[in-house]
Amino acid sequence: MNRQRSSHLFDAARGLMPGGVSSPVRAFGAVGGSPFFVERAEGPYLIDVDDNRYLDYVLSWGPLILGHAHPTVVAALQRAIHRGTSYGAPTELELDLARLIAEAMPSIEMIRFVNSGTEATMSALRLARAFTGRSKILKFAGCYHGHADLLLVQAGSGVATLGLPDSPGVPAATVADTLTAPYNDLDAVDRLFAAAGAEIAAVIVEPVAANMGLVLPVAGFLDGIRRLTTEHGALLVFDEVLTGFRVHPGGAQGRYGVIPDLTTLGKVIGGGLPVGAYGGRGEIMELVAPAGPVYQAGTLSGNPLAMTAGIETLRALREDLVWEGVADACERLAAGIGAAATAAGVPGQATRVGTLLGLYFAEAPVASWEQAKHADTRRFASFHRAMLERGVYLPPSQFETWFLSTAHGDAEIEFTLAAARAAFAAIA
Ligand code: KE4
Repeated sequence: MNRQRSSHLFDAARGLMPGGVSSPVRAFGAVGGSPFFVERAEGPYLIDVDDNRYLDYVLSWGPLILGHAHPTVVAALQRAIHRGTSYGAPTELELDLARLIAEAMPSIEMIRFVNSGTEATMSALRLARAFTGRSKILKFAGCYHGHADLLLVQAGSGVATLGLPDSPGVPAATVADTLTAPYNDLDAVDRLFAAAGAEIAAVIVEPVAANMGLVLPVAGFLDGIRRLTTEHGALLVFDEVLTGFRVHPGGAQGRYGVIPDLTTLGKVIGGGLPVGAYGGRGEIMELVAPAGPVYQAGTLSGNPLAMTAGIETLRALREDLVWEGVADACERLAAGIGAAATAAGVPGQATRVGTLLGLYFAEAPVASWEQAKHADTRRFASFHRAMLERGVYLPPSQFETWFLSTAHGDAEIEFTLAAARAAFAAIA
């Protein structure tokens, strides 16, 4: 594929922006080559500045569950933008989106909108510390909760992709109260609570880990964390920024029936515009300013455009069998990818939950970061390049997850499987 204009733009961008991108994982550092620059997008497709067309399984890292430029979302945004872009004042739109989220996740009795998942997790943990009067936070190795200092410890996603030993610039004192345990290791959680239970304000977990590749919770893991947090007076925070409306119409809490005290959200609830949110039990959320003393604020929080895109997206997902259709397509794709790897004699572990799909180049199924980090990232890079050349754009990292949309129909799934069969053969 000719990517001359992208290459020229990338050279220029690196002179003005670190790594030439606005977020590290976009730079193709883990898969080789340089990123294409997008000109436009429609349905399941991205079209780059050299007019190459790609079937998109990144979907802006999750938000675009209706595909790109969905007509209903675009029309609603066109109407909204003529009424102004931001007011810095309350609107009924925030109420509408809050109601849609609370109906999907009844554990969210009150909610605060912010502008990113990072803001949501950072704020939720500040709130948990205030509510409990405790300081320690427990997270899991390989889980990524955004780039707030206190959470950049053994993080997943771009931190794992770049092989960063966490991040310089985070003072040791800032992470002194951040404990970590292996994902899916309930005994390790039990030991940490036995040692410091009275000091732990909250456990924050990706209820399905999707930033180390895709790792599902083993039976009893989420229930066990719920039991331990309750026993020790700590809060359970489900980071559903990625899993919300992706693993189930009611999020992971709806799928697994484990109810957190606080939930963080993002991505899908903004329909592709900048958004985040945190919410949960009313008695906890009432501590957030101005109702209570826990300060958190944001210029563009609850802005009418993001609210509009989020409302249209969640309303569309509530229509009959819309979400189920995406999940069915995801199931067919995961089965086909696994079969194609096996047929080519390539050790590939395809995992899938709801509308999310993961593929590890590994001999055995992966259940933790300790296992995920030994996946064959070089072979993943070769597969990524081979798929890209065949017009299929996968997340450019072994430690990310593939996303599907309502726009990924039978033809797109078949096209992807044909490309995968050829790509597996090419790297076998
Ligand atoms: P943002 O600050 O990027 O909106 O959200 C941070 C975040 C929080 N929690 C979870 C579970 C997340 O997955 C994320 C962000 N996800 C990554 C993709 N795996 C964002 C992509 C990127 O960093 O460019």
